[in-house]
Amino acid sequence: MADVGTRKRVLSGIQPTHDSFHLGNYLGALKQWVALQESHDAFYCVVDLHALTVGPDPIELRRRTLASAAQLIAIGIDPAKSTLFVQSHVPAHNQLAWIMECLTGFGEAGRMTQFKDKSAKSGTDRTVVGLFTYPILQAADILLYQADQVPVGEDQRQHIELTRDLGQRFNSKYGQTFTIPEGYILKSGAKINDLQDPTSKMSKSAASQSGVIELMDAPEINMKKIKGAMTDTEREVIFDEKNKAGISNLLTIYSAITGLSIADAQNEFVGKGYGDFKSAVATVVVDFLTPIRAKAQELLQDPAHLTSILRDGAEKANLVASKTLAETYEALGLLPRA
Ligand code: AQP
Repeated sequence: MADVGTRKRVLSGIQPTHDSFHLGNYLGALKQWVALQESHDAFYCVVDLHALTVGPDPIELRRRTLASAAQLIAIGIDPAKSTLFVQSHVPAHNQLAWIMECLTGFGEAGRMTQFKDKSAKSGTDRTVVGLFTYPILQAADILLYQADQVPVGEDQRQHIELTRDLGQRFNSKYGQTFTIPEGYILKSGAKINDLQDPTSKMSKSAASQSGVIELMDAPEINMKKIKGAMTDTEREVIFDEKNKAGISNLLTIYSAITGLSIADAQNEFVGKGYGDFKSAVATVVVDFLTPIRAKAQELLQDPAHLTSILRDGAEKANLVASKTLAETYEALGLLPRA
């Protein structure tokens, strides 16, 4: 393991918008969080301020924030290796976000496809300004920690690009202040699709949960969802995203969990039908998720332990974030408080 001082830094976050993370979150992003904590100085946060864009119930938000921390530890985030914290515990996130908002063009923010998709679904009158400025807060989250890399799913590529643009814009206008981060996005598995609508990404806010594999769901529910996944009417298990979106999505999941290449995974099912294939995928997924669910449930029995981990994480995060914020204020010419 490289020395802490020489290790590159990673930062990423996840929203506590649901009681459970889903398999897309895990394979697209969280699995990489776990791996990167071995080689990098890792900062991971539960981005509760981002979750406010969907107007959550206060009791649910509090419960889900703690449940998110429990799931992160259950999948393997080790608080002794990673700084694990809650975004709202570090005030510098909001403070830097305002500065970044003052550097972002209105048209530039309006081109974010996630905003366009989500606001189109709910209509302009029901879309909050926070959803529009969401990617700018995300840029602040990343730039505050001088992150070199940001492990995320494919859907975040455009937001990382915006973060880079804002960091570079600040640096060229006010002097070198921010590390310009790179997205850490997998070639395979960066977009896991919905099991019932295999051309759309698996999403916490999907209209129906029947195509979403939740980490905290009971094994029999996930078994049933995978066995009932939407596929085509052919028989051969072949990776072909254009013509066999459902089968390709299941092969991607199978390959990501078993560690086999897509080609090797495909070879395993030569001469076998879709029924056998789906059963095999369901078994590896359920075997993988069962201990994670049990561990998260166990951690949730002791909320005081979880909150103390998050308090320690916030302290460490605050040290880094407040240093960057002070440098930013200085570069901008904000008068220091006497
Ligand atoms: N389907 C997916 N495949 C691969 N990666 C995914 N991610 C999300 N969905 C998939 C990645 O998970 C990380 C955390 O996601 P998030 O909760 O911060 O944001 P999100 O993209 O809003 O998650 P959802 O489930 O899609 O929620 P909604 O429905 O609210 O939009 C991110 O790195 C993301 O790329």
